[in-house]
Amino acid sequence: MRSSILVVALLAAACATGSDPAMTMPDAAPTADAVRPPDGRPDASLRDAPTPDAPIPDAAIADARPDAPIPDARPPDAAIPDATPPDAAPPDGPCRVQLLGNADFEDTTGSGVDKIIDPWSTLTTKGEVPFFIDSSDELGAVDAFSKEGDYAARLGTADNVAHQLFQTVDVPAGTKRLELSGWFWVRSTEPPPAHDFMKIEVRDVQGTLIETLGTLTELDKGDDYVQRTFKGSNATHGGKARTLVFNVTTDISKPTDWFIDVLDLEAVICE
Ligand SMILES: [Ca+2]
Ligand SMILES: [Ca+2]
Repeated sequence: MRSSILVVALLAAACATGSDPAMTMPDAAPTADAVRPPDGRPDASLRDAPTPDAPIPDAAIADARPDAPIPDARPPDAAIPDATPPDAAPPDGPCRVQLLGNADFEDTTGSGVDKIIDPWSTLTTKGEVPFFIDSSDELGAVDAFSKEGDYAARLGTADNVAHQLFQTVDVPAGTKRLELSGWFWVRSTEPPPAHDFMKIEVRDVQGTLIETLGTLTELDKGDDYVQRTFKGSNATHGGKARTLVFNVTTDISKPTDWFIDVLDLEAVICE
């Protein structure tokens, strides 16, 4: 009997220590860890779901603004920096324009009464003078000479004459006044006071006197050419045709000659 009890006691002890493989308990029920993916991360479908009210990135907002200023845009009414006012004088335009043709008489051809003197014309109202522009030979025949070249004008020459040498020119718009310069030689035996006159006139195309630029009489006589300038002041010539007239009259005795060469009639547009 004592041996039986010992066996039972030994069996009980063995069961209490679990040392017997036959006494191992079955596997426990699965826990929460058992449903995780092998890498241990949370469920991927939950992790990647978008948040409904997520903010739009800043770049997208900047591009979407309809009224954003364009940095380089010029306001529609911005002034152009180098624009020229419409009424300003052209910066490179001439201030003076020479108007005469054949101004030194060197475009004259021929001799005697057969000369072509364009664009000059002549008019005789009293006395007889066969021609008004002389060649060097014709000048030499009366002990005279030109200032330059082979031709010069010669007016007067006799007693009791009235005649004109004239040329019509187009005066540029914007002209403020006219100015004539040239070489003039007055030769006379008249004593003072003045009896013989050469008036330098500006007329319109109808012949109406607009302005007298100057007058040379026998009081201006000398032995050679003198350079002279006659400044006009009339401001109405611009944009019109005007006629420059050398208007000569002599009295009944002691004639006067006016030799003229190398003229320059200028339209003064700016001073
Ligand atoms: Ca000449
Ligand atoms: Ca005289």
